[in-house]
Amino acid sequence: MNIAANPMVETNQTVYLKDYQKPSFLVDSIHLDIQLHHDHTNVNATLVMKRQTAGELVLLGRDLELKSITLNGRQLNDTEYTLDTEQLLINNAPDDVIIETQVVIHPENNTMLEGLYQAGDLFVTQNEPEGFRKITFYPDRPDVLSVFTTRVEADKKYPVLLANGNLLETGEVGNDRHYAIWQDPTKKPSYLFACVIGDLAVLKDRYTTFEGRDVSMEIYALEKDLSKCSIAMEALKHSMRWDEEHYGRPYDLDNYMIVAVSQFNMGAMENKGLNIFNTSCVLADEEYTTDAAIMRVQSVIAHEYFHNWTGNRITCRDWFQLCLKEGLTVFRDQSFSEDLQSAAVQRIDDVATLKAYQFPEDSGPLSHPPRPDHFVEINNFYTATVYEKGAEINRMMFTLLGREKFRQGTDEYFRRHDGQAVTVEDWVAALTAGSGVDLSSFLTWYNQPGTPQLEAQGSYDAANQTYRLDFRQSLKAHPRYPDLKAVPIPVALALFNAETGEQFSLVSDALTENQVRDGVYLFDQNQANIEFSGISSKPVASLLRNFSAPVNLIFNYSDEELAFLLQYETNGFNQWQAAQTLLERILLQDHPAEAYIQAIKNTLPELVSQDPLLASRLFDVPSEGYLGSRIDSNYEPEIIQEKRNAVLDKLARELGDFWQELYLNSDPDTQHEFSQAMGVRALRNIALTMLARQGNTQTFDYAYTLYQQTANMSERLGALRVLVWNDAPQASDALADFYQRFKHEALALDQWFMIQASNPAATAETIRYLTSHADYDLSTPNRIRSVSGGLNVNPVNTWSFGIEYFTELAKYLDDKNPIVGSRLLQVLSRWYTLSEPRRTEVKQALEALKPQVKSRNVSETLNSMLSI
Ligand code: B3K
Ligand code: ZN
Repeated sequence: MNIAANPMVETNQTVYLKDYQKPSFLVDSIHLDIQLHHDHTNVNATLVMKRQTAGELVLLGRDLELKSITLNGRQLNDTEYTLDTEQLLINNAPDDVIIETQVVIHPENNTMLEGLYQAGDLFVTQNEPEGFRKITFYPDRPDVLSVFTTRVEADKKYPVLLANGNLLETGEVGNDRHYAIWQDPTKKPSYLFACVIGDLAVLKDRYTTFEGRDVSMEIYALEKDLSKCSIAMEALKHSMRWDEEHYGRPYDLDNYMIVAVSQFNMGAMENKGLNIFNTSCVLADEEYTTDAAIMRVQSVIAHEYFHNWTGNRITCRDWFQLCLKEGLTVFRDQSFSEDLQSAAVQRIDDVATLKAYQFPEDSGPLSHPPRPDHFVEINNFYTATVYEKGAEINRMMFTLLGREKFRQGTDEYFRRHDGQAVTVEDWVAALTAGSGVDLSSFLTWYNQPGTPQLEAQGSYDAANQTYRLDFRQSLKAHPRYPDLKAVPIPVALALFNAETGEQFSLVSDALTENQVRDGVYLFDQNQANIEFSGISSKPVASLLRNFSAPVNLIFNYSDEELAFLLQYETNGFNQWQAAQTLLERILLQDHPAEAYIQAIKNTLPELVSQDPLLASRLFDVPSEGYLGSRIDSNYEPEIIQEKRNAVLDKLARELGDFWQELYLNSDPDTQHEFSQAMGVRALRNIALTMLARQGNTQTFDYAYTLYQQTANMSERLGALRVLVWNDAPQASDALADFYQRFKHEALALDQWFMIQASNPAATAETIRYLTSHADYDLSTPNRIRSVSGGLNVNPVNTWSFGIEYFTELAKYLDDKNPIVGSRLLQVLSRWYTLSEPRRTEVKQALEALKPQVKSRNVSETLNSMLSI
């Protein structure tokens, strides 16, 4: 019997936060039976439901072939329900219902990688945010929590059958097939449901929680990748311990499984007890993985684990609240990573990401509040604003409260809301109640778009020995948000004695309880000032230490003062920030480079041996992309490229022999700590690029020797990059060698694509060569991103031949994988800042794309991009 099919036709309706309504029915339990066959999959579901409020019984479903539906044991005929492309509505449902549906789905044809899909020989699910409705009819919304029992049945050629929770039973079905039944005792929303069917090897370990629970831990991957899972396993144990120690949160099931899959739209997914990971976020081994990627693996492992409390046990009421779980969990994983390496460098890297992605997003047509108030396609809102700015809001509250009070606040949050689906208001209220500090004004941060501008002015009164700081804040007007309010800005600050480099103690007569505590001034008006006494000479103020708020700071520093901070600031982050501000001035405002170079010369010799990782970051010349994002009109990428090259050349020249000495006299293998060794490798890679800029004739020999001798991926890639980007005589040999070595290692091969695509000298021809290569694969997002991400390293290339590449790709992915298509298209979102005639050309290309795309994802992004 084939009652009805509901094929995909997209409805581009806007959903509003203000229209939220409670679900009319809750689901007490669901039994799922998933039977996988090579050309289709049968899914039978039994839902025990209870009415909660008046309203229709609505089950959401997309691309499902409905074979049968019964209600309380009786088969329904097609006058008793209404089925459209998005939902199944049951007329006049009684208050207590048991619904049984049988549907057919096609994971083997699912290119969107959402719902149940095939990835090579593996079948996996991705259900956040709205994938579960592609598996069965269900009230697929995060405020409906239920107990899931899952039976998975497949051919025995797939020995691994996994779902969330505890394994209850396994058995055979005839000779060729087998099944497993799993039950998850914790109530969860459908987006956290997962199952996996495949042939995988497993790495096992155990962990005992502080409550004494003995947890079995398993990481599933291809046999050949198993040896690359130990770093992730250690990180998992470390994360479990960290969450116990820092938040008092133990793990709550007897098993924790992670499955690595090579085709995945994003990094990883926190399904209850059964995380599914992009291989790029779980496999790690120095031979195949760069240092940065190893750090990322550890932070993503922690992130998904931390979701168990912030996301899974306490989840979101609706998807507008996404930053509730993401912002808090990112803040938690950032804090975890600060304990893994130099805390200052972790903060530097996190802020650099924020400034490179979130600030531009928030200043352009895709700007939205961390908690948006409307969307067409929620997948478009897994953004830097929701994640990274969301994390910053939590960090600000943490900074203000201090560790102890913040912990009292989170304890209260877990006490109040465990097992619930809640809102951002609930979070801030619990934090307020637990800490005893009113944080309600922070809600404004969640509800407004835009990066606030913080202007500060310092004035010194020598006669009275006082120093006064005047603050003013403002936000760019936004057509949709006419009532922008002042936000609370914690300003962490220090005043330095310009002669001695020492800090003055902060004494303020006007000190009220929350004004300056532990060096943090809470500025929550449009305008205010604070005065410090006992300042015996004109100080150098260091503001926003550790980037205590996600704002654009305007302060009238002289270049000499910034150079002073670069040398004397004890907060590593602000030291880096001083270098960045100097470099931005050199690059965007034509300031002379001398102050920066002199400060670097004074600072580095000592820092290189003390904290090589931090030292490496002081050479972070802002990327062309970042510099471009600081320009709001008449942007000419070629000019930025030229200026940046000039600064790099100068740095290469002026530091003379330093580079060669650094390269020859430092050895990562003599370092005891991973983070120190990582710093030395980063410095040596910089040294190699600088030697090439100096025209040092030995550079390519150094690089080629290093390329061949090392067994470390950061070194091998650093050397390869220098050879390829400088068109060295050894470049093609090294590229061919890399390919031979790693052609069966997808993640390493991604790097091979990346290095070529990111070559500043890459042309449309290079990209064509890469995208028509036998190993290029449009069904693997990692491979697509290796080329698109590489290309986008050079805005000069993005804004010339890249335009056609990105629009063509978006058109293709619109149909095949709109989540990834929409994300890639965002690369062009700052088109309106370009100088003419390019601005008009890109606009026309985007307009021409509009009638050719139909997915909610790509259409919404394109419409927003063109709405400026
Ligand atoms: N929660 C998932 C993201 C799901 C994205 C869906 N497009 C991963 C994470 O943030 O942990
Ligand atoms: Zn997350």
